[in-house]
Parts: sequence; C-alpha cells; structure tokens
Amino acid sequence: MKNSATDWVVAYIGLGSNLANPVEQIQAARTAITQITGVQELAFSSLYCSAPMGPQDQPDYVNAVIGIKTDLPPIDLLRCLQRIENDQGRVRKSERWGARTLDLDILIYGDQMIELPDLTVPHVGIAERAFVLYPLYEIAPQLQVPGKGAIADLLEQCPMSGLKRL
Ligand code: ROI
Repeated sequence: MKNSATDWVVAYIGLGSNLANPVEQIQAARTAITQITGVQELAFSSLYCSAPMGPQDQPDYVNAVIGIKTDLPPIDLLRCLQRIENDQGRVRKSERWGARTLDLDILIYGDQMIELPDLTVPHVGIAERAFVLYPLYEIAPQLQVPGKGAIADLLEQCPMSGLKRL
C-alpha cells in the first residue's frame, strides 16, 4: 500500500560502482533516482574513492550518498533501485562481494527498522563502512541511525581507511 499523501519520508541511498566508468555510473544513477515517480532529491554527497572492501582483486570503488524525500513504501523503492541497477548493466553473480557496475542500497528509511527477506534497514554494514558513513555524514551530520545512535558517534569509531574525496 502507498503511504498517504502527506506521508513523505526522508531516506538515504548509498551508490557504489567499480566497473565501466564508475563516475559516469554514479551520475547516471543519480539522474535515474531523481526521475522515479514519488522521489525528490534533497542532497547529494561528494564522490569518494576507496579500495574494495572484501576481495581485493577488483578495481577501486566510487561511492556517494543521495538524500531523498519519498512517498514510496520501502519495498517499492527497493524494486525501483533494482531496476536501475539492471538498466545499468548489473550482472548478478554467485560470487559474494564481486565487482559491479552499480550497487544501490537503501541505507536509512525515516526512523524505521525494517527486516524483510530482501531488505534490512538500516543497512547492515552502515556503522563499519567508511565509504558509506563519510558521504552520509557530509549530507546529514545530525542524523540518528535507528538502533545505532548518532552518526557523528559512529563516524568517530570508523577510520577513513584510505577513503578519498574525488
Ligand atoms: N568496497 C568499497 N570500497 N565500496 C563499495 O561500494 C563496496 N561495495 C561492495 C563490496 C564488495 C562489499 N565492497 C565495496 O558491495
């Protein structure tokens, strides 16, 4: 069911790419996200570059975070993001944590904690991943991460580990 007309939620989506011109992938994804019916962009972070977390035999990643206002329920938003990943040539392989043209993750959806078969929000890795926390902090320094606390406190516990602003 759709949220009611007044029920706009602020959500944050993490963008990542390490194949096929990552900067262009991220920019194209930003455009596609802002074109989803029921989504309005509120903020977009700088682009950040980092070594891969997980298997090292893959290119460095470019990451960013977009803040949006949406009236889509989380699962509908997820389906739209998956369609954009597919449109941008994402090939889903059995290998865990392999290279990808585009990864779009719902990091935060209002103050909700969501546990569905396909979707965990806040995103599972949020507190440990510099490439998520730093761009998120850049656009939402006052954010409270549901179940985990103030983003500023999470950031203090998370070294930058080679993350660079592009
Ligand atoms: N590593 C970095 N640096 N950035 C990512 O976006 C990223 N995404 C992933 C894995 C493979 C876990 N590693 C990553 O999915």
